Amino acid sequence: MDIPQERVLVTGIPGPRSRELLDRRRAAVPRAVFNTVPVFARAAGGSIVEDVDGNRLIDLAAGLAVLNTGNAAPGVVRALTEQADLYTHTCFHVTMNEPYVALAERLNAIAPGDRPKMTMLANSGAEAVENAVKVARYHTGRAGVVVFDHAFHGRTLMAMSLTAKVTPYKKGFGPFAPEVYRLPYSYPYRCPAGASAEECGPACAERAIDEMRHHIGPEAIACVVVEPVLGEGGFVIPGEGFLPAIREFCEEHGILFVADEVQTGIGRTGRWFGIEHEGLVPDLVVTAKSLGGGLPVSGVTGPAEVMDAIHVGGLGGTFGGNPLACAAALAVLDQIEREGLLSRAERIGELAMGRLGELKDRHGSVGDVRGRGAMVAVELVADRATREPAAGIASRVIEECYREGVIVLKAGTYDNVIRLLPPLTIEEGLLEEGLSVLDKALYRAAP
Ligand code: PLZ
Repeated sequence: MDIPQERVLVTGIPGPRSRELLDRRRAAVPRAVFNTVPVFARAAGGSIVEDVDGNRLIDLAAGLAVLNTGNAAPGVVRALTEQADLYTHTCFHVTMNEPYVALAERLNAIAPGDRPKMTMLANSGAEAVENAVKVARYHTGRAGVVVFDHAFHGRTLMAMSLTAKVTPYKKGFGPFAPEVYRLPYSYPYRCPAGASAEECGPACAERAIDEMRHHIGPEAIACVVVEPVLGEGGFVIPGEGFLPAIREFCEEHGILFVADEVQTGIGRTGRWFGIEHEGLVPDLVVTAKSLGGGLPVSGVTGPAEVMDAIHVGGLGGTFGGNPLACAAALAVLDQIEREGLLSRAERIGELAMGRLGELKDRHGSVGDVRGRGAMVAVELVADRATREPAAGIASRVIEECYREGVIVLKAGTYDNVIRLLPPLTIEEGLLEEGLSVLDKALYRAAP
């Protein structure tokens, strides 16, 4: 919807109409399905969400990394309307639809590496992760799946098993899928190997590789699944050399290297895929979130000979590659190219990092400021010397922000990271305004 790109508050947050809906929600929807901001949307467009009370909030969360091209992007809406006019569904297993094939072709073309590729489509990030594991097991004839500390890969059984954090994601939901091995991830601000930020990459790679070589055994490992930058885990950028060393080990031992690009992909970091910053070509690339511009669609892209070796009927699902979602995704990819959103992501990153860097000078609770393209975060600490995480401050900052009409999210294993994921189409003035509100929120949350 065409909504003025302005922050406007006409009631407190939440307003009376949102409060009514909150009551209905409490009675009808389990609290386990959590929410961050206590308002209900009435309409949205670009980087603004208008709530049911008429407040307009600046969206620095992009519907959890889904709206790289903005909310209700005109091209996406047009593609959806045109597609819905023709047909809404076929199920690829019944009669096929061209948008599925066209989207597979586009993903094959933009995924890193120039060998022939193929793509299968699914609906959500978790479902695509599940499929990547199936492909890797089929290809290698091995069962082991290696993942990392702080990882988030989804909430279905295998994806949940790959996810690191027990509370809230796994508590009470076991037993989990077997043959999952978890290794340290390079976290320069809190190096698990006790190394300096500069040495964290090689030090953690050495530990992880030692574990794979001597404990698990490379011959038992089908794949390593890794986020090029941790998403839910706190926007942690691994130290230099970490991912290249892991990738090399995979190559040597016929282990598939799977890049989970669900949060980092589709332009978020200033490249199509986060892994490109490492100069690496993964075997499998998993996409979701921003791919569909708000419609549920996900993909697994990999070498044609690996993807096509699986028997007929081995992969699929009723809704995978639904024509509406594919039409939206094609419009998203067009828009990123047409509007130069990869370089916009870099520009947004520079702006935000500059501003957050100033916050570090002003607020003692800001321990670390980091970012890759338009994926930027501050990690809050109770004490800069001990780096003790300050989860309470982070919660207060989030609340202070939405009360002032700015949507930001938390992240991190220690719940102490404020992450920013603005739409890549955001106007610079609006981003600046959002960052000023964050600045004030930090004062209020930790005076
Ligand atoms: N892989 C890297 O970030 C989803 C989760 C929100 P789905 N991240 C947001 C929540 O609390 O459930 C995610 C991710 C990475 C996989 C997934 C899973 O994607 O589309 O949510 O299944």
